[in-house]
Amino acid sequence: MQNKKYNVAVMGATGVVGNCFLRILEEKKFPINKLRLLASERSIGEKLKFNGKSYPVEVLGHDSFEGIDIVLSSAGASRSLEFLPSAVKAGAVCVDNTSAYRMEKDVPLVVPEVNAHRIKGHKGIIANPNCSTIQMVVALYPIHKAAKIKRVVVTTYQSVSGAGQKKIQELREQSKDFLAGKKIKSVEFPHPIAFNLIPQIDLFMDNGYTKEEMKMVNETKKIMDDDSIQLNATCVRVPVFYSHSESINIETEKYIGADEVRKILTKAPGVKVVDDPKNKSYPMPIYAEGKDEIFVGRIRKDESVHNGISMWVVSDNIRKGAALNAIQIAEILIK
Ligand code: L14
Repeated sequence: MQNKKYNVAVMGATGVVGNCFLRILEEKKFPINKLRLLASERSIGEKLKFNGKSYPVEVLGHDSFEGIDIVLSSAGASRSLEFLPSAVKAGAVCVDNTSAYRMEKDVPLVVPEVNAHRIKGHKGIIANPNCSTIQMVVALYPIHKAAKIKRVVVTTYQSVSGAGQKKIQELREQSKDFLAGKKIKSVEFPHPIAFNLIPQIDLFMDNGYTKEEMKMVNETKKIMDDDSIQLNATCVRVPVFYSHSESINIETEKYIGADEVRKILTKAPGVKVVDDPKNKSYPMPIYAEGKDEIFVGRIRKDESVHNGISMWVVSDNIRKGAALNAIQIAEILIK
């Protein structure tokens, strides 16, 4: 397998995550033989740069996967549902960034820092979890191993970039218009996002939670392989361009102090502790942007319960929350 090069297809190549796939594949010098960039008809005629060379965007179709070894897909759940079976039939292994297959029994749902061992059980598709779930479990898992987590209450502060290029543009336009005293137009979001907060990400379900919130609940149990963990999530869209932030409160079975949590997380893979509040040092979205780590700070004892910890977790939702996590999985696949 040494020196082997792989034929890689990127589905949704022109999108925010698609572009990030290309940048990370370049940074990591991923061993690529043939690169195929796939998108819908809308992107036809576009060319994208990779390692200094220009690549044409091809229309995604059922016959796009001949000779392809690895598919990195981020073109929306409906496209994954429609096209990934064809990719699997053609012999490719797909790392899927959408919610399409995450909760399927036969599909590993992987965050390498937590459950890399699940990768080898794949049947052609490996699912990349939701962005908010990924950064949460990277921080939770080391604590779970040390003190067994019973319950989690999380509130997210999610940037607009997860929802795509048009949403990024809408926050820009609205901010400019607002400051110029002009009327704000909301097309992409259901309400103004500039200078506002929207407590809805994805659609509402019958239980009063949004799908995004229930993804965090269900995916966390699957990734940590523990259905006994109780979770309650509130997901909020905030006027930030990149990086999601999360206020996380946990209750553990075994007592664990804040110093111990800090020590454990300092050694944990993929985590960087930034926690010196006296010097105004804590994670923030503008500093996490473009970085690979999960940043954790504000680690403190929850004084309202015996075995409680509160903390603040920030990470770049497009990198570790999406493209980077998927490429880490691909790297393990070819190892
Ligand atoms: O489950 O910020 O992959 O709207 C991707 C887009 C989660 C929500 C997913 C967003 C979705 C995210």
